[in-house]
Amino acid sequence: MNKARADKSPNSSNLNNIYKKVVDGERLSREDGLRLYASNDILQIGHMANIVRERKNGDKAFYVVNRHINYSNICKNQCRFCAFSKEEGEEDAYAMGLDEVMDEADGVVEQGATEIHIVGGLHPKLEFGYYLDMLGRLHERYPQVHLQAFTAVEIAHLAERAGLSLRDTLVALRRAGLGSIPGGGAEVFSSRVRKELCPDKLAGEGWLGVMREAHLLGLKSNATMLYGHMERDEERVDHLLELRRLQDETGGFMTFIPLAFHSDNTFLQGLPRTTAALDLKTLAIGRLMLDNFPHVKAFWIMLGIKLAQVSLSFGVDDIDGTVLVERITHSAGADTPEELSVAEIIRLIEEAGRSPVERDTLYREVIRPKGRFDRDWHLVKAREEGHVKVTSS
Ligand code: V47
Ligand code: SF4
Repeated sequence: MNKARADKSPNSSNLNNIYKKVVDGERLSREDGLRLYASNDILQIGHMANIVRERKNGDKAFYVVNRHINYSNICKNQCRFCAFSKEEGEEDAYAMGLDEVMDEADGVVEQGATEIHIVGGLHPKLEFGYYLDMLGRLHERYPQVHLQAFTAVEIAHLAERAGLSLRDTLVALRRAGLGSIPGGGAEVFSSRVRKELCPDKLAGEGWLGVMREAHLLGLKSNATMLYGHMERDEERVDHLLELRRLQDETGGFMTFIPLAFHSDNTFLQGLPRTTAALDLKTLAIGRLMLDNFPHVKAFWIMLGIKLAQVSLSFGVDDIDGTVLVERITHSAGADTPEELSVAEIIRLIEEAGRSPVERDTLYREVIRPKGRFDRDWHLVKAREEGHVKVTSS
């Protein structure tokens, strides 16, 4: 064993009492979280996260057939980690009219999507009515498709623009067709980091406040954490503890999604990509600390397909979906494809030794009519589209 490795070995033994807590189903402390981050024993951390994952979700690995729509990249916040946002009038700035949004959604039913995921920048001029009409028109045309829309940061912005309370804003959005809220905008709650990277953004307490209000109204949501920029271990752990505290109170979170930072075309350009070790550790520690979250998702668009597959043994039980056109990470240099076919998702889940389960946004299993849209149908379709190679048998 080399010296560097030998020096790490005390960390492994330090994890023994965490292991006992995990096996006994005992909640981990802040100190435990810090020790997990300080350890490089990713196999042991992954093993523990896998215990929790299998206890909660067996060998199921969820995926969703969905589509992302980023309706506008114009944003009054200029977060230093964001390559997606533009100022009004800048080259490549865009705001879709509602007809364009409808065009983007065109074909969702044929695609078999059960979800449309909608996020955008904080547009300084779009009226609240634009957002209500967007949801209303989509909901009217696709009543069976769940609309997961607008981060907590966008919702706070809409409330301000409309001059309404958060509650009234959420009630109006729900009445128009909002089904649930995506997890974006959380970044890391640390005020030190926010001051440096996104000083104009809704503060951590504000983000949690929107989610509390949404959960109290019965709207479910996700939660993210952006990592791999300037945040410290204790700021990551504190972020998780804030999420866990709110979840104890409301039970409204469905999924935790760590988002790996991509620096291309941002103020932080040149900062190297997160390593596989940090990615796996962050997913696994999320699983271990968030004992009250039902699911942990690896967003393959940010993580890469291969690592997302491996993460299914590191606490992850969900690898998101088919996506179709993603602008936020791809503006920042992601080299993953923008779409993954269902056949590919199923293959990577099965080869990881898990059972693929198609879910809807609220994690209800989707049963497709036999022979039309089941696993084989997807394979047939994928072959037609050239996604999978057919070997003659
Ligand atoms: O809030 C921005 C992040 C988020 C970068 O809820 C970046 O299921 C990496 O929230 N590198 C928006 N990340 C996307 C989002 C999301 C994605 C997938 C699934 C769900 C869900 C939510 O993207 C932003 C921000 O945290 N982001 N810039 C970047 N350069
Ligand atoms: Fe705007 Fe969101 Fe980008 Fe920040 S991360 S600049 S709020 S689009």
